[in-house]
Amino acid sequence: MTHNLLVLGGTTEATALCRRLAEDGIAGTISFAGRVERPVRQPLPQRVGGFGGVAGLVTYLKEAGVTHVVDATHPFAAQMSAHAVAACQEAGVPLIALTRAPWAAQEGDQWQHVPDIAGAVAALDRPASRVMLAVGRMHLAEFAPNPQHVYLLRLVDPPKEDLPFPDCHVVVDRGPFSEDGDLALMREHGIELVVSKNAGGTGAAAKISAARKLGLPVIMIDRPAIPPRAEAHGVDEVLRWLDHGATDRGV
Ligand code: 3Y8
Ligand code: NAP
Repeated sequence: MTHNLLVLGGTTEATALCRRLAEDGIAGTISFAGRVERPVRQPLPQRVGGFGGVAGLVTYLKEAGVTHVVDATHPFAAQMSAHAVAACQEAGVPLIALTRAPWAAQEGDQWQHVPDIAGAVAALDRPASRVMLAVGRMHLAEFAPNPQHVYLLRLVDPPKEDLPFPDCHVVVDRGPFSEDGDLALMREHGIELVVSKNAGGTGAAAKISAARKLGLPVIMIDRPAIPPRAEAHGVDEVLRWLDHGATDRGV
């Protein structure tokens, strides 16, 4: 069968998958939400912007003649992933997620697990400290209730609006990040505490290994729940799924 994939992107794994699909001559499109000004160039055609909810995605799948969907979005892109499950079910299009296991604490890690962003905000209700808040831009306002800290923020694009903290320093940079780079950054800013999403994978892991090396505590935000779906943890597994004539009921 001729393939026409839709890859829901925005992660290191999505980029690796698109490179392999292009090499293997498998047709597809990678999709971004349009969160940042310049999504990284991809080796497949790309589309940018929401689909318009589940209904919009169903319409897109039908009108574009999509044969398979690979949800390679970030583990915290829970709404997109939930919409993909519902829309593929409704449209009868096979779906697999290309995801990555959560990070697990290693010897020397000092992690405090919190269930969500609100849990991280509650955990920051403590005496003033120098905090690396590397959770991106979209949820910064939720961290406003703890102005006592000095924050180091890392954003993909320069901030357009005022930041909700009286004392913060912004680094504009996009990952994947390196451990040496994050060690230098954390030492330069005298970081005493790190707040992180449990993204898994390698692109955001540098600050976690740097915190371990520096003996710093980490407030680790656990992932949001996502409805059950087929999951792959590597590009080869996705290609095998495609070759085995994946259908929506696996028959
Ligand atoms: C727009 C598309 C690739 C993809 C690379 C990965 C790794 C580098 C590390 C820190 C943590 C954070 C953030 C992060 C990383 C990868 C991956 C990843 C974390 C780009 C990209 C898009 C986004 C969206 C952006 C969010 C933000 C989150 C920054 C491209 C660069 C914090 C997540 O300013 C904004 O609006 C940013 C929004 C969603 C989370 C947030 O809540 O703000 N990612 N990141 C995607 C779209 O439009 O659909 O330009 O490549 C992609 C990547 N960011 O191809 O190599 O695979 O995770 N992204 C987190 O993990 O905590 C930074 O600073 O240590
Ligand atoms: P989200 O909250 O799960 O999704 C919100 C809405 O954004 C979706 O309902 C959809 O709009 C649109 N959307 C999300 N991802 C899309 C995609 N790949 N293509 C087209 N539309 C998309 O998503 P998010 O957490 O904001 O993440 C947005 C993007 O950033 C994703 O591509 C994700 O992989 C990437 N990213 C996110 C994080 C993170 O920490 N959240 C980290 C790294 C990368 P409609 O309902 O209109 O279709």
